[in-house]
Amino acid sequence: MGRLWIPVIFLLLSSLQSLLLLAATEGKFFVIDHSEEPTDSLLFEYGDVRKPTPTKGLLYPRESETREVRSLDGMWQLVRSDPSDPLQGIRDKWFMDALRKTGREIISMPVPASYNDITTDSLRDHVGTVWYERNFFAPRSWKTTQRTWLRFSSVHYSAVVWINGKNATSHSIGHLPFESEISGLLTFGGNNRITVMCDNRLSNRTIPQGSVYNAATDNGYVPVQSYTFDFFNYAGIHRSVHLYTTPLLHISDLEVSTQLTNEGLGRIDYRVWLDGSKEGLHIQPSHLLVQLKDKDGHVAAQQINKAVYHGTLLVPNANPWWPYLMHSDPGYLYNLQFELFVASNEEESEALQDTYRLPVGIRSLSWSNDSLLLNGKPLYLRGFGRHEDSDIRGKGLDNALLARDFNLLKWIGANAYRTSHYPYSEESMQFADQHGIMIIDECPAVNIDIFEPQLLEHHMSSLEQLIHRDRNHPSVIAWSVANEPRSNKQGALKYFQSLVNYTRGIAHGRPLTAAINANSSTCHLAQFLDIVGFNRYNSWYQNAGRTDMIINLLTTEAQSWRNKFGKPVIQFEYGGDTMEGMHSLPAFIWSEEYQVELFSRHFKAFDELRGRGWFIGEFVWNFADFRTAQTITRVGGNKKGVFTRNRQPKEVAYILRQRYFALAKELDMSELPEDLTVYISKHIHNEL
Ligand code: BDP
Repeated sequence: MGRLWIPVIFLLLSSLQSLLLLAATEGKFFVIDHSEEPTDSLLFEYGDVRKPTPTKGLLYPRESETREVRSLDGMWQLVRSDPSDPLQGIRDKWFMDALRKTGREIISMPVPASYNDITTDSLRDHVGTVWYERNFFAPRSWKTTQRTWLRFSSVHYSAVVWINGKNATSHSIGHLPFESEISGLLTFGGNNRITVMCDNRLSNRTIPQGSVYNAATDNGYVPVQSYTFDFFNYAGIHRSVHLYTTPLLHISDLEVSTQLTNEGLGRIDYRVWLDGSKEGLHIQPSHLLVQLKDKDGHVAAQQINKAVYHGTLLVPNANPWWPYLMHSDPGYLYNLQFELFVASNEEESEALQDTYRLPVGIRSLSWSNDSLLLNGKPLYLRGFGRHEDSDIRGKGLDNALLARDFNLLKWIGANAYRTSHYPYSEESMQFADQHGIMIIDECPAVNIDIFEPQLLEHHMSSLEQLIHRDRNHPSVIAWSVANEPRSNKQGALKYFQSLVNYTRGIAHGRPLTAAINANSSTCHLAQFLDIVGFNRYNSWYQNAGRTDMIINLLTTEAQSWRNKFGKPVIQFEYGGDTMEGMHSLPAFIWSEEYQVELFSRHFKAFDELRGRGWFIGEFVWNFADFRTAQTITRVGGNKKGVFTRNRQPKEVAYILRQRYFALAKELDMSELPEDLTVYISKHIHNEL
């Protein structure tokens, strides 16, 4: 009898969670709402949905003569909540004192990292909240002349932050930055405590969706997180945490867009946002000095701008931003320096108030019903779907891994990747700019299924945050609004119409796309896009073992997308799981030989499609093996990588490398690397 009551009590408690949370926290902040919604909702009026409030200040924190940046990365302390009572820490106000006072086990936890693979126990599969804490010093000198900001580059999935026991900020949706001014919460010239509650639970309303159910175990009922997407739901403080300072009145946001004319004239249009504290508001901006500096620090264009908030720079003989293998000097970046001057009392001179430097690549992007063009040249994208994933760190930012991945991308001759299935780190976006790797930038809406207004609000918000964060990166050539949504469902039609309408308004000069796995005849999303992307696993999820069933099916399908929507078409995913070191002749599924054969047949289909004039790219699934949830279809994770999880090549990597470089030579007259093929004999010549 007692046992029967447990799930009922649990359910009652979880439906009270939101209320408890509000009651327990003196007023003003957030509710993490995990209550389940009724299922599929076709009848909602999407007109009623609230558009997201534009986020503020997502500029990457950079040092300058007017700003300091301090990292709070390093070893933090973590305690976990009881999965059946995730909000106990809110009720009991764990944020008011050091976490060790809770009497719970303290775990040393590196930041940035996912917390899942650090310990040896059940933390890996923890559901609910964990609490992070560390102390830091705030210098006395910051007190009066500066404002201090706290910025998280990503906490998955949601976070609430306290400084010295006072609420500082909250945020949900992983993989995206958030920040808050904390000047009023700090003890200057003393020690400060930061506490973060991180919640990994996904529901029908989160992006991405998931659900938590109670499973009967040998130890009673426990909450279990389920989700349909195919990567491990890693959680924690995934990217860096920064403290940074700004002057009382400062440049809080920037937007640039660039154009390149045939005559080599570059044009940079910019907008500037200023933000002032109470004291800062009395300061009068007088003008901006905007200087574009080339790689050697020479001024390529400059302007004194009394209008302050917007302007245009013209750059004669601009050095354009070109993708990797499309030019001998790819990824050319200028430094765009904004100096804000204010009226100063001293002899009516003007004083420098704030400086921010933004890397800028000058390029034009355009598209038609047949192609996507960069600097007027049609692009053929050759790349990957990827994941931010590695051993031990999970989804934690790791600069060594980032550098290794870019070396591999360049070694293999790729010119693009899609940030499947969520926004990647800001550091990776900067790397892509520098190395000329083009990015299809995807929001975290993977496998969305139950279409309802609150989901749409969060989905729009994820796109707003993503575009706002990444709009100034020359590497970003398209926004992907979703991966494999259930776009054949009736509810998808209005949902995506509203979503795409909204996104188009903020797209900042990029086309919209998505990675679709519905059929061209049933998909309700593709009609709204500029580029139709599809995922298809010929010879893997269908017709496994039959590499002789790829070319016809693939070319027919691509043609059907083209016929129906008349837009450029791209394949965003193809591939097959491959155990490194497993060999079979003739090829057998899961062997390295099979992956080679499967790829080679796809190459043939792609070449046929390329000739039709609207097929604009091929993306392998996946760059590297990655961790998934535990299922019987995965051995230690998804093994569709061209590289292993520790970034070594499988046999197919050498074949793909030959293909990508051959395409670069054919399409962009790029040089072939000397080690592309090995010497065999004087009678066997490489035809590349
Ligand atoms: C696709 C998904 C991707 C999966 C892949 C697979 O977009 O996330 O990992 O299938 O099954 O449908 O390998």
